[in-house]
Amino acid sequence: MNFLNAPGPNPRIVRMFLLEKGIVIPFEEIDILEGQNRKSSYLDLNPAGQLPSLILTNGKCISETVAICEYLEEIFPDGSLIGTTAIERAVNRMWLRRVEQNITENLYNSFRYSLGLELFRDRVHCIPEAAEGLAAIVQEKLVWLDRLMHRKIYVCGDKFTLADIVLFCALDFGEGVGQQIDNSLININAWFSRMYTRDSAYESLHPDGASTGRQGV
Ligand SMILES: N[C@@H](CCC(=O)N[C@@H](CS)C(=O)NCC(=O)O)C(=O)O
Repeated sequence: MNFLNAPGPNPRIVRMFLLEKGIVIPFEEIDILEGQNRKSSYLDLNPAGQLPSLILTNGKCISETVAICEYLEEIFPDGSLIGTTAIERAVNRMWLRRVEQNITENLYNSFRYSLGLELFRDRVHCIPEAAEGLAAIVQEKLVWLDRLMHRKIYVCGDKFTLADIVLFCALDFGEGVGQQIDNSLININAWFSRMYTRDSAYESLHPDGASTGRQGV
């Protein structure tokens, strides 16, 4: 197995997931700033042209961050971060979908269409006029989530899961690109501070992350 890695919040999710589960696999770096991921040799592996990807021993490529984590969870079930029962897994997937559809995807697209425009304009269809509206949706949905986090320690309840990692990595990145968690959101701010008490929150940062000028990558 070979993990195709780069600085960025999505590869960081997998790095944090690996650290939390104590899984060690080889990493190979792909230069996303230089666009190595948009060249045919990478597109042949992952036609979405994004990082991360996981290359299996039979040469098959798994991409999409959550799919990679779900695969790793099945191969390495110890220290479950997705759930050990059908209900736990369903609740986790329910929250993952809510978090991704409402918050993280909007946050990333808002970034791509504004501060990230120079990098992304020739890579994806960019809609600069949508950037502000998407960031506003992120803030609305954080208010919604803040209410639902009342008396919860983690996104799914008492147990730390992949849903926490996915949300945390996006919000940590958001802090550096003008999409901060509003101070009034007491529950989410408390959860965010709780996430930063985990060693994996630091150890998952890419060694070259600081040189990209972005936070939380
Ligand atoms: N839907 C993908 C999104 C991955 C993604 O956006 N990756 C970013 C890094 S965080 C990337 O590859 N950016 C460079 C590019 O798109 O060219 C996933 O869940 O893995």
